[in-house]
Amino acid sequence: MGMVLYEMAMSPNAKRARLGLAETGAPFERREVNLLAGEQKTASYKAIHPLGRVPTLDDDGVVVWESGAILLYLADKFPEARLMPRALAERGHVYQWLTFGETSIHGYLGPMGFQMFRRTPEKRDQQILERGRQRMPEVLHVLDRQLEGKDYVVGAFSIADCACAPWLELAPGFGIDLEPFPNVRAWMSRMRARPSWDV
Ligand SMILES: N[C@@H](CCC(=O)N[C@@H](CS)C(=O)NCC(=O)O)C(=O)O
Repeated sequence: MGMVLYEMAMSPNAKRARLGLAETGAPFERREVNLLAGEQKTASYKAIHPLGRVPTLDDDGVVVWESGAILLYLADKFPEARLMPRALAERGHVYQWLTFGETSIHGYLGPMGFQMFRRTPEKRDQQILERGRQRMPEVLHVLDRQLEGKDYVVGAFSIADCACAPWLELAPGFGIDLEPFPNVRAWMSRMRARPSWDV
C-alpha cells in the first residue's frame, strides 16, 4: 500500500504533513477528506482518526495523526532527507519551533481560520478574530528575530519550517500585517520557492 496521506488540500494542518512528505522525495498517495461535507466524521474515517480531523498518515498500516507527530515520524523514517539535524542541541531547537508552530501560531490562527472558512461573515466571532489580530504581532516578532541572518527557522531547512509556514501563509487574509516582519516575509518567499510547496 505504501504511504497514504488523508488530507484536505486547502487545510494548513494537512499542508504541514504534505510538505514533509514531499521533502522526503518518497512516493505517497493523497486521499481527500471533504471536511465541508463532513467526511471526517464518518465511522470509516474515525476508525483511523478518532477525533475526525486531517491529516492522518497511513504508512503501510502504521497510522499516525497530528501533523507534528507525522513530521517527526517522517524525519525518523527518512534520515537521508535531512529534515532533522543530528546534534542534540539543534534537535532541541527543532522540537521547540515545531511546538511553537502548533501552539503559538496555530493557537491563534487555527480558531481564526475556523471563523473565516466555516462561518458566514455575519456569524463570525469577532472576539476570536480580534484576539488573533492583537496577539499575533508578538508571535511574529519572536519568529522574525529568530530568522535574523538565517535562511530557515533553525538555520538549515527542517520540519520546524514545515510546521510554521502553512498557517502564516493565511495570516494576511485574516487581517494580520506581515509588513513589519521582513525576515518572516523573506523566509516565506524561500518556502514558496521550494518544489514541495506546490505539491
Ligand atoms: N493538531 C491537529 C489539528 C488538526 C485539525 O484541526 N485539522 C482541521 C483542518 S485544518 C480539521 O480536520 N478539522 C476537522 C473539522 O473541522 O471538523 C494537527 O496538527 O494535525
